[in-house]
Amino acid sequence: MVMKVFRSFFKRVFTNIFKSKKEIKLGFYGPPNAGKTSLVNRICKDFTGEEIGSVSKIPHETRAVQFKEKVEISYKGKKLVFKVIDTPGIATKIDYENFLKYRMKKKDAKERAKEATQGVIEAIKWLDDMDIVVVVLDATENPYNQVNITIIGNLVARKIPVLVVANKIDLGKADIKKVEAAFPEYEVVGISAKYGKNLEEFYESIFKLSKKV
Ligand SMILES: Nc1nc2c(ncn2[C@@H]2O[C@H](COP(=O)(O)OP(=O)(O)OP(=O)(O)O)[C@@H](O)[C@H]2O)c(=O)[nH]1
Ligand SMILES: [Mg+2]
Repeated sequence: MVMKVFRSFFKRVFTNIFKSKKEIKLGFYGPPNAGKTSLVNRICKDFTGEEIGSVSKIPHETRAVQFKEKVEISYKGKKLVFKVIDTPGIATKIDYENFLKYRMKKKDAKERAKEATQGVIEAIKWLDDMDIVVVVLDATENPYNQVNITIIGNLVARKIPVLVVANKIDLGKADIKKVEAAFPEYEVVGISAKYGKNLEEFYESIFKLSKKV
């Protein structure tokens, strides 16, 4: 009896130690060009000094999952360790001709479209691995579209905690209210990844969601 109590006590202590050291897997998902990499770069730069990947106005710049481990984020005296995961933009249709308008050569455009398609598949595969997902949307674009609804639907099915980020609020056209109206069951935080606006509110929401992990 005494042994049993001891054993369960130690088991609990060890589990707690293990738990507190565990990294929280924080994934960034969304349509191409929404600002996922810009946001991930900012977080990584602020807390590790290094960025993670390249940013471009040409969609599908990120075509493979990229991540940084052991990113210790501090917020109001608290600290949590994250694995920060940037994913390729999700799209239902990837047409190489879209890249030609960015003065890309046909061969390069075709290659980019092929890699981007693979990237979408990889991003979806990684969903099973996530503890929390930040859905990054461009707040100047219409939030009601198939891609956004598909991403959110996938997250709901997997019971993954979600935060919706309405990015690019530095632009006059940005409409946070419209994003909130499109996803009323989620918390929506308006930020500017490019100019680092309102990131405090973003970290507050992430720390709140981390309690659910
Ligand atoms: N004005 C403004 N532009 C932004 C902001 N965040 C990102 N951008 C711009 O939006 C474009 C796309 O940014 P990325 O960070 O590459 O977007 P992404 O979601 O990673 O795109 P993919 O890798 O293609 O899926 C770039 O030209 C960025 O400079 C922002 O807060 N405000
Ligand atoms: Mg990217």
